[in-house]
Amino acid sequence: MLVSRRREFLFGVSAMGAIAATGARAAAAIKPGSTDAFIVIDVQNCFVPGGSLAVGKGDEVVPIINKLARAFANVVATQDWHTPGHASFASAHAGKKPFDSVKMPYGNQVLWPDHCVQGTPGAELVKELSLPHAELILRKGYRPAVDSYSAFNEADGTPTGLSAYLRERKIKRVFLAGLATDFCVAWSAVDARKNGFAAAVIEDACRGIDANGSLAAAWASMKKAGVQRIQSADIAMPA
Ligand code: VGL
Ligand code: ZN
Repeated sequence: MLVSRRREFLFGVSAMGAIAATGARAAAAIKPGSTDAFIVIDVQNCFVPGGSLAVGKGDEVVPIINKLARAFANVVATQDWHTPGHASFASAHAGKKPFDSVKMPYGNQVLWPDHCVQGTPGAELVKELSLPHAELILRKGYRPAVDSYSAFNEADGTPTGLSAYLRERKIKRVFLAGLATDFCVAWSAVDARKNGFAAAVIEDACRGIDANGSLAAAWASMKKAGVQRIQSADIAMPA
């Protein structure tokens, strides 16, 4: 029962007891507390329909995230925040088109349409996103030659500061949602584990790009890293 023991470690014995007692999946078994944080990844205009790197149905996560956020005292949002002509843009590489890849000093880099350029409307958080109590808005991907899917570490490993911030705030466990499941959400979740946090991705509060099998690969790498895959109904909402 390795799996259930791991779930006990991450999510507490009482919820697991409820599941064991009924033999069924307990609804809303997770009650976020003071050592939990909700990390909302890249819900920006470029990533929703109409945007330059639109994720299919990306806008559907907004009401789900707005609701979930009410269950968390600690909320962090991230913004992909690239320089004009950023190295992750296909337009910066002669002869390359979006979704090609290139070898960078830090490894393989998928090339994207220009997106989330600093200070542009496309880089703004989606207007309907409502996180009035968010404590930190973290920007990433701002070094011209280095991408950062992850909110924790840039593609060359450089820390963004988020791990130290969460540690100082006594956060032990993070719940992630947003865009895109298979890139920035997945890399952030895996890096959360590498940085010593328990991590869960709320699947129905994310949407994926799914380029060349990337969505299945991302879930496999998250599973391997010990990231829990949960649904928004698993989170207990305040009355
Ligand atoms: C993202 C591709 C490029 C994301 C950001 O937010 O998932 N994907 N930049
Ligand atoms: Zn980007």
